[in-house]
Amino acid sequence: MALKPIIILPDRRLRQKSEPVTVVDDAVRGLMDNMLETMYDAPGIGLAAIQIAVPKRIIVIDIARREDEQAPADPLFLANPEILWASEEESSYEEGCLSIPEYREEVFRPAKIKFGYLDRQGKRQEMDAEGLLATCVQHEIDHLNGVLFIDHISRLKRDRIMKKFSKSAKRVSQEHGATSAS
Ligand code: GNR
Ligand code: NI
Repeated sequence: MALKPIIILPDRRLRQKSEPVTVVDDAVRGLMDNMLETMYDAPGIGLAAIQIAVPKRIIVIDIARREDEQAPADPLFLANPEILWASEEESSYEEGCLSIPEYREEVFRPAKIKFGYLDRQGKRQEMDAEGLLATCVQHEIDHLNGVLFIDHISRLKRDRIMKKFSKSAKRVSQEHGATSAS
């Protein structure tokens, strides 16, 4: 397994729509393993393939260790996930994203969902979720469609955070330019 760099705002690839997986083969399982290791290392509770610059509809999730680091791993591997049903009722959660480091904001989403996906063996599965798992699945499926959690908050807050990340990217590239020029 290998750790992969996680891309962050304002990287335009985060706005790209990911492509479905045709078959869940060893290459896809290898990618899932790299994603899981990268997610645990970050640490995070979910990761979409596009966050390591791979535009495929693949997600890994493990919410088990969030409160207890010693809890046994309980990973979910999802290929081509889709929301089949979402409740009218919404709930809010203070979300964060590994691609938008050090920023958290309250996001409202359907409280309960039913979703379908292909598992690690390529077998079609359906699952119901509520609470943090429902939030996380929706956050990750958004990534596959080029959507970020800041798209669900006010425009004022979104513009502020986008500006902050664009500025810091510019500063980094200027610093690199200055180093190579000197
Ligand atoms: O690690 C993560 N924590 C989190 C907290 C609340 C709602 C969603 C998430 S997902 C995030 C990892 C990530 O960026 N996945 O795309
Ligand atoms: Ni995210």
